[in-house]
Amino acid sequence: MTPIEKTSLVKDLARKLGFDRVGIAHPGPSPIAMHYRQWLAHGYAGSMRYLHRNAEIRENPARLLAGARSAICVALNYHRLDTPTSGTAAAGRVAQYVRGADYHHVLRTMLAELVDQLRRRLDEPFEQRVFVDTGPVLERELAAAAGLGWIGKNTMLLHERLGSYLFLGEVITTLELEPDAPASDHCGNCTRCLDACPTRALVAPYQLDASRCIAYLTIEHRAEVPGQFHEQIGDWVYGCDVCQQVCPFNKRAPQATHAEITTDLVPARLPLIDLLNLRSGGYRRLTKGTAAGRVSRNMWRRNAAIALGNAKNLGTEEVEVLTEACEDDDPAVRHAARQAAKRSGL
Ligand code: B12
Ligand code: SF4
Ligand code: SF4
Repeated sequence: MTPIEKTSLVKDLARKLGFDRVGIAHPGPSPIAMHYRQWLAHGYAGSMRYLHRNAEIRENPARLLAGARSAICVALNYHRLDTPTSGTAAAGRVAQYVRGADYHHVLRTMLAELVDQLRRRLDEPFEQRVFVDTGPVLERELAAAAGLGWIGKNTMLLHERLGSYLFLGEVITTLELEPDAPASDHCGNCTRCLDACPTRALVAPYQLDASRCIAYLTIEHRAEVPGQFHEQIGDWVYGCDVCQQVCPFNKRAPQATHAEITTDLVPARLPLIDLLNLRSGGYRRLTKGTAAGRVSRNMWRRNAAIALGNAKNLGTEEVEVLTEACEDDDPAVRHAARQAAKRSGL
């Protein structure tokens, strides 16, 4: 088969497997590697030390596999239309991406199936490596190079029709395929995401100080959340979708259709009192089969305490639980609860 024929086979199979977008990039030195180096040098990675490792691999995906000639990049829509707005009840909000089955597992399984089908259909041997989120890959940049969309000013990979609620994954392979052209940037003069970010984490267009981002503070940062952000975190207890909710390209984006992604494993709103009281059994039920286990039980409790301090009109039971948490054994929970009690005038 010629590279053009192989490419159309890859794309056809990927679409049949359920991916919403598929494109091919040439894996090579990144033209915007300097942005990544500057980003690290500014300290924007916060306590995510792993992002400092393997920088030279991130800057050149060809280093991921000897003889790599192509990157098959895919996107899977996870957009839900039932986004809850801030409510008055003492409940916490979770980001859309964590509500369905664990996307790492879903995309990896789909990509493994793609590789199996290719092996059956192609008459040439090839090597490959599959990545979804956790590898040393600048996934958005690779996806943008493969024409899946452009990197928006909120740093999300964004597509004109599908918006940005997209999971990304890639197969780096020795197969020779036809690269796609990158998509052009349609952000124009818009600055809605920068204006709406509650913690001013988007310090400039295309630049996110992750150490200020609510997704980082609630999911990645394991210790005490600095007090300056507690109020701005509002009712978010796992991640944040604000810079995507305000994006005009998400207003008309279609709803996700993949069955495992659209199941409701983690509810959109979780009672904060239950979260702050979370025991190991409840934690296991909450995180089973989802990406929610990225956050430990005490981090969920810490996040709940912060959100409780931002809730209006706390009931007697909520006051009791929060007061008790002010003496919690976990220092981050204790810190969050004490700050929350202060904000609530207790
Ligand atoms: C670390 C990480 C985070 C960190 C840092 C996020 C960030 N923007 O860097 C935190 C914890 C904050 C985070 C948050 C979220 N994440 Co995250 N995260 C990652 C991870 C593991 C690495 C990203 C990384 O390397 N960041 C470092 C920065 C510098 O790299 P970058 O974002 O790719 O930025 C490039 C461009 O911005 C550009 N650039 C930078 N500066 C400039 C300046 C100019 C002028 C230009 C032109 C370009 C430019 O160059 C950079 C380097 O190539 C990726 C998976 C992966 N391996 O890629 C998922 C990933 C990016 N996350 C994802 C998701 C879903 C989220 C959240 C939406 C989750 C949530 N709802 O809470 C939020 C979104 C927040 C946001 N606005 O980005 C998806 C994004 C899918 C998409 N459509 O873009 C990914 C790709 C995982 C996946 N496989 O699906 N995440
Ligand atoms: S996810 Fe939330 S906190 Fe992070 S950049 Fe977007 S709006 Fe800001
Ligand atoms: S909100 Fe506006 S500036 Fe931000 S990513 Fe969307 S289109 Fe671009």
